[in-house]
This record gives sequence, structure tokens and C-alpha cells, in this order.
Amino acid sequence: MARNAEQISETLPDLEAYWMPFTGNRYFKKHPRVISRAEGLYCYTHDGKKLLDAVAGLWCCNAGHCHPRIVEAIQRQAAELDYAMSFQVGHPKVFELANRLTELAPEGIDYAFFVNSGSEAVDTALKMALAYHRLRGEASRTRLIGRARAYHGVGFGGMSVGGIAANRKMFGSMLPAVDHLPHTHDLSRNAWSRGLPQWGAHLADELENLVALHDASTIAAVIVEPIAGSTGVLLPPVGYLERLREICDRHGILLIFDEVICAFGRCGDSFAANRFGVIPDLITTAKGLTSGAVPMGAVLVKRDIYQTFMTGPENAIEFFHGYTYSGHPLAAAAGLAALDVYLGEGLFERARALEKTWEDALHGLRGEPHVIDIRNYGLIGAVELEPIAGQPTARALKVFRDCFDAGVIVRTTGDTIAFSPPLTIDESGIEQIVDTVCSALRA
Ligand code: PXG
Ligand code: PLP
Repeated sequence: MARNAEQISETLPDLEAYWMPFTGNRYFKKHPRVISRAEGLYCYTHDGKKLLDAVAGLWCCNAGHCHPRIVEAIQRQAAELDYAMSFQVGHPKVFELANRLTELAPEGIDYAFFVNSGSEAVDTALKMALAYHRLRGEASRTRLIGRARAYHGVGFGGMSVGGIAANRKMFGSMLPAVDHLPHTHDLSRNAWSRGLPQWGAHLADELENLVALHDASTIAAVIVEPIAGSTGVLLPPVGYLERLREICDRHGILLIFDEVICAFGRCGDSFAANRFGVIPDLITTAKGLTSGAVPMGAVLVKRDIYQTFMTGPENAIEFFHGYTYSGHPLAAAAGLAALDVYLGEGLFERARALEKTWEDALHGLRGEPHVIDIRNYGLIGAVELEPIAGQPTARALKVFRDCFDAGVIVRTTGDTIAFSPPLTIDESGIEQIVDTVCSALRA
């Protein structure tokens, strides 16, 4: 294919053939931003620019980039066992990883099913929920409840329970029996909250209304992100997750926490469920599981759910589901090494210890031009901007570009700037992020 006429750098390959995900392809190919190397907190572009990564890749490189221990584990594994059949056959590291993960998970969550991404984790968890009820003789429980503004990946299941219109509107009718709770973000009531907002726990009661509408006997599961990340960091009001848990218990509905972003230190603990003290029935995760180094996701489930499947002849398949690369050896090796780093370097505690510094620094942007809200928890944060009239997303995109030019990578979604720095960030890194965003806002 012809080389893009406006191609900027001779050092890059032809950019045309790659259809990039969630990207304005035509704009990108005229203004390429290509990262060719990374180390620790920093990424380096193909033309040698050094950038502080304030999003840890895409909320995933929690141990920082190219951590030597993770790199070495992947290299060793690649030479020892590239692949082992994932159906009817296993390899040692994937069992070890399941043991290690379930030790970190909340009490009673004792089993791990491996997949390759957050989207696959979500679709897997939804299928588990449907099958679980059917095995228990409640086959009428087929309805799935998501939430407005939720992101649960791009599979048909995750898209259906998701609540971001742009991700849904092009793709037809999706799963048939789905409903949505309202989201919990209200600028007039819970803006500028430091940590969790006080207002909004009652929004969980909307689940009672959905139960009244559909009847509990038709509802299989509710899925929520403990903190909604992709849509712009929406925090659960104090008491909200507890209330969802109570209502689900009352009606025999499974509660799924989608912790693709929230786990592995992002919320100052191994899992957000631990930090919030609310135990779901299933947890979906990915991203930080391998610190982003090899694709991997997981569904962690309560003992009772696993046991419900363990019926029938012992040699029969209990769950007709799985992926060629479920529990891939490279991913398992990366996952074990990532856990070694998180625990060995105390990164979950580090995130918790930095939380206040992070909060104070971010809230220092209050009063800067166009800032209408600031939200934070653990090492996650968001600065919401007043959109330019008639041009939604334009203002945040401008800030993204200015920050990139000034040496800091941030993420934007709508008119919100989102942050999720590596857990290895320090005070001077936090200062650099906030100063760079501040200059971009003033410009
Ligand atoms: N659930 C949640 C809660 C997520 O945040 C997924 C599922 C899907 O994971 P995969 O691995 O299939 O992408 C996610 C992913 C962003 C952004 O900043 C967020 C995600 C992915 C890419 C970009 O908008 N979250
Ligand atoms: N499509 C075809 C034709 C396949 O043979 C397979 C797996 O064997 C898949 C899709 C699913 O691929 P994966 O297991 O990597 O999700």
C-alpha cells in the first residue's frame, strides 16, 4: 500500500494497513504518535521523546514498564515452554497462578478461570452466571443488569451490559434481556469529593425497581465496575456497593465486580472488593494481572459457584467454554512475576500510602480554567472539563495533545482527563503530572 504522503518520519514503517482500535485512524496516520521503547515510569517515542506515563499504558502497567523481574520471567518461559494445550491438559504455572490469585482475592473466592482480556473475562463471567442458575434449576434467570456509562469491554456480552452509547449504537440489538441501573455521577451533588462521595448510596435502590419490573426470577446477575474507569472515573458513593450486595442477596441475584482496572493496587489493595469490604460472587480482571506485559484476564469465583458446576460424571466437561490461549504459559509466567513484584516491593501499600499526596496534588487543580470536577481514589484520578460549546471532547483532546508535547501521557474520555500512573510513581512524578496538566489548562 502507498506510503502516506504526509508521513512525518522516515524511521517509521508504512502506517496505512493497520486498522487501529478505538482510534481516529486518519488523524493518527497524519500525526503519528509511536512509542517504541519503555522503562519504569517512562515511554520513549520513535523519535526519541521521553514521556512520563500517567496512565500506566492503558491502566495496566501497574509495576511500571519492562520491570526486569517480569521481563526475565517471560524470556525464561518463552525458551522453556511456549505453549501447552489448554483443554484437557495443563502446565504447572497456570495452577500456581490460580493458587496465588485466589489467596489475594476476598474470602470465599477460591477459583480462577483464565482468559486473554477483560472483554473475554466479562463474557465468561456472564456465561457462568447464566449456567449457574440453570444448573440450580432456575433456568428462567437469564436477565443481565449493567449500568449506565459502564465499560465492560467489546464482546457482545460486555457491550450489551455496557452503558456507553458510542460503543453500542452501531451494533444492532445485542443480547436481548438486559437492563441498566443509573450511574452515580451527579455534578450538582457529588462534585469535588475527595475519595468516595457521600451522596448517592440510594441509587442502588434502583435495583429494587428493576426487580419489581422484571421479577427476581428472571434476573441472573448484576455487573458493575466498583470504580467506573473508562467512562471517566466515577466513584461509588459511600454505602452504595454494600446496598447493591444486600439487594442481590435478598433476591438470589449474582453480583459481579468488573475489576479489570480496579484490581492489582489501583485502589490501594489487591482487589477493590477487599478495599471496599464488599464481596461479590464473581470478579473479572485483566490488565494489571500481568502488569500489562502479556495479555491475560481472569474470572475469580466463589467456591459455591464452582461447586455447582461439579456435578455429572467425573470425566464430563462441566463448563463448555474456554479459549485456545486460556492460561497461556507466557501470560502465567508474567502473572506470577507481576505478583512477586507487587508483593515483594509492597506496591499495593505504596499506592495506599501515596493516596493522600495524589489527592492533594490533583485537587490543587481546582480553580484552574475549565475544571468542573476532580475525582480521586487509590492511584486513580480524573479532572473533568467544561466542554467547548458544540464541540464535545475537543477541549480534553487538546489537553491530551499539549501534555504529550510537554512530556506527559494522560488519557482522555469525553471531556474528562483520566490518570492511573504506575504504582511506582513518586512525589516528583505526581508533581510533574499535575504541573503539566496545569500548564495545558492555562494554555
Ligand atoms: N471491563 C473493564 C472495567 C475495563 O476497564 C474491559 C472490561 C475490557 O478489557 P480489554 O482487555 O478487553 O480491553 C475494560 C478495559 C480507556 C480504556 O481508557 C479502558 C479499557 C481499555 C482500553 C481503554 O478508555 N478498559
Ligand atoms: N475461530 C476458529 C475457526 C477456531 O478454530 C477457533 C479456535 O479454535 C476460534 C475461532 C476461537 O479462537 P480462540 O480460542 O483463540 O478464542
